[in-house]
Amino acid sequence: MAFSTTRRALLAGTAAMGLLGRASARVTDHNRLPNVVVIYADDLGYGDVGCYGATAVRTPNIDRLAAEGLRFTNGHAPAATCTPSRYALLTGRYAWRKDGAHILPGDAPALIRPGTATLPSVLRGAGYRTGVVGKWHLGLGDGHIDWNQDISPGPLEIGFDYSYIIPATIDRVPCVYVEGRRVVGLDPADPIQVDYRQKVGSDPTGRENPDLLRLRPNDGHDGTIVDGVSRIGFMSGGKAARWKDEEMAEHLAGKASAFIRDSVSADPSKPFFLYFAPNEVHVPRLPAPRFRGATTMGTRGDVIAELDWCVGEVLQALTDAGVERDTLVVFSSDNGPVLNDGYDDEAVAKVGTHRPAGPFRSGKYSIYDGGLRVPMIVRWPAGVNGGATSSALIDHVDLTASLAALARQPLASDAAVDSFNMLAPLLGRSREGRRFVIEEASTVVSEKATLAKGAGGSILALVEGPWKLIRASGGAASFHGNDIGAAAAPQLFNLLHDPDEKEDLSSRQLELVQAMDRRLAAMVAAGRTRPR
Ligand code: NG6
Ligand code: CA
Repeated sequence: MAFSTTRRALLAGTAAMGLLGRASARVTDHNRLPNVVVIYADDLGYGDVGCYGATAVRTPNIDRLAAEGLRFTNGHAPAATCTPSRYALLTGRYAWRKDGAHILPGDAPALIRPGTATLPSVLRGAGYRTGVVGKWHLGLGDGHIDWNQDISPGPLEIGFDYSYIIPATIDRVPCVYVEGRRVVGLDPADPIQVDYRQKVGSDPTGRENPDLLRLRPNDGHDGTIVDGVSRIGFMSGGKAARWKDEEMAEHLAGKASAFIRDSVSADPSKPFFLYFAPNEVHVPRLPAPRFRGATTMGTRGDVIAELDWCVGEVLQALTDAGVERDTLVVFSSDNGPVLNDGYDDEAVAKVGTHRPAGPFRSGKYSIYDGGLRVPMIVRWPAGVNGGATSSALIDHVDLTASLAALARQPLASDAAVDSFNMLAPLLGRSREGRRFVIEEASTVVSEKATLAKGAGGSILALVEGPWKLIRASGGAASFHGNDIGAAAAPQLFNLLHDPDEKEDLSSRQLELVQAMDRRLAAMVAAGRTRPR
């Protein structure tokens, strides 16, 4: 392609001048910013990929990212569920500061309001073309979405130039893609209606017609049947627009690759930012036929293999566009792993000796580290030395301030209030990460629950050095058999000696518990943790 050849020539020219080795030199001297691709997997655990110890599934593409980049052993998702983690990733603000930032239904209003400074809006301000492809789950519209008209506000109103998303999760209606503000492939003669309280239209549901299902739900998930699978919520119409589960991974990887290709062709001198959010390994787990049986772990293992293939597709698109060296890729996951998440798919029966959360306790939904410690890899051939490992403490909430610094964009004092500039550790130029991090397990985990206010619906923990304090909280201790970590008394662990949080030291360290609890309370009350 002519354009990418031009770009390659430009890069080669820069290399010939001997300036490609140090990214900072290039950024400063040449005013050229790297492209940025954030690949944010869904429910992928610390132990789920090869370069973090998995042997029951092969992940050659993710492993290659690590071999060519920097692998973090102390990378944190901001929360143990999707919506709050993605909110924090995109805004640089902890989600427990925001009312209602818990797992959202598919018809929830936009959580990030227009006018908010976001990771894409900051990068757009620095001249980037910005795009999102994949899972959104941050709400759309103002509360009464008409899925047959323009849907707004959404990604385009908070800093993205291009958007190709699924509105919520793959187990929630509506089961359609939205490109820009419009449902893709919608036949106006077959309008879409969505309802989360009662059935709409005459489509069969999992509750009434279990005989029609190809995957049996075991907790809720018995609303409208789409593509042989019953979902959370009800929809009617939009038949031609409904996705096919087995085709989704390839479809979205294709859209992500196209965004890369189109960005480079449109203007090779303009950097791009892509937030690619594949749905793997969330339920329902329905890999493309060629990935069935890729592992002995059943479909949960097979969709990890499929996720890895998607990562490979995006990396190949970077290579094909001639921008591999010049693109900073961040790979991570929105929360820890879960086996049974609402459908009988044999994830529990077939897991064998595989440890989805690696050495950590519990997983998705939990305030223990299995819910929050995730694989995290940064690759930037022109700017980061390959093959290294870093134990620096990093949280996805830091990406906004760190990438703003990379793009030399100032942050307003009221923007990204919990985001720290961690560019030096992210690029492997410092071993020093954050001094502390606040972790969240949102306890509002089902449409059955009413939305709680702000931090009221969450368990919070403070990690400082080796210590982790989990605040006392009410609520159930488990969800779907997952040990969430709620307890009426505070818990204290030494993560250095006890990474899987077995021994609660709170009764022996009362003063430390009180001091950490006070510091956490002060940071909650202050409304921010980033210094003004
Ligand atoms: C829960 C769903 C679960 C999953 C989760 C969202 C039930 C019983 N469970 O409410 O299946 O959809 O929400 O996952 O409804 S997340 O990764 O997007 O946070
Ligand atoms: Ca998730």
